[in-house]
Amino acid sequence: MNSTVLLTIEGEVDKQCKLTWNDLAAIDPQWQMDDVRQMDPKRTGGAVALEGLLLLSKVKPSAEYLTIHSDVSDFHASIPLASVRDRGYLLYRQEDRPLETAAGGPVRFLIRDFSACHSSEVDECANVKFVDRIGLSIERGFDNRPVDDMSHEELHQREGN
Ligand SMILES: Nc1nc2c(c(=O)[nH]1)N[C@H]1C(S)=C(S)[C@@H](COP(=O)(O)O)O[C@H]1N2
Ligand SMILES: [Mo]
Repeated sequence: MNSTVLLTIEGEVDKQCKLTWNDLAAIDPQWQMDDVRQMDPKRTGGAVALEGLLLLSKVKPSAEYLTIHSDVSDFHASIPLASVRDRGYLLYRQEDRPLETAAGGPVRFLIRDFSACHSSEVDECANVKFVDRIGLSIERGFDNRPVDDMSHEELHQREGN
């Protein structure tokens, strides 16, 4: 388990990273949020700030877009990096255990003060569950969040939201 790679960070970075649960837990405490309830009362567990991951991977100044990929569930969101740089988190732990699948684990993206589904690029839909890859890029990356109300409603039904 401990050697399983959970998250890859790639693209406009000087150091591509393949991170295990232990790697995430070892990120400097300054970037760890022990209890995400302070940011979203609906969620429990611990998270690491996106900025901590960007430092680790030595993000290049050329990176304009952040694409959060769940390759495993084929759900992807691409948003301007500047819009989430100081409020993006990766939820990855419940106490000393990995985040459960039921909570979107093992790794789930969470934005502080996200807006309602569809109301902006940085909306609730961008809270990607089952994240396995984060891409930094100059141009906007792949995004298959539902674009119209009907497909969005369908997705929510399927997801049980
Ligand atoms: N992998 C994955 N992540 C996803 C989705 C999805 O279908 N697959 N749905 C998104 C949408 S549309 C919303 S509104 C939120 C809902 O999060 P919740 O189920 O925790 O309330 O998850 C987002 N993350
Ligand atoms: Mo959504």
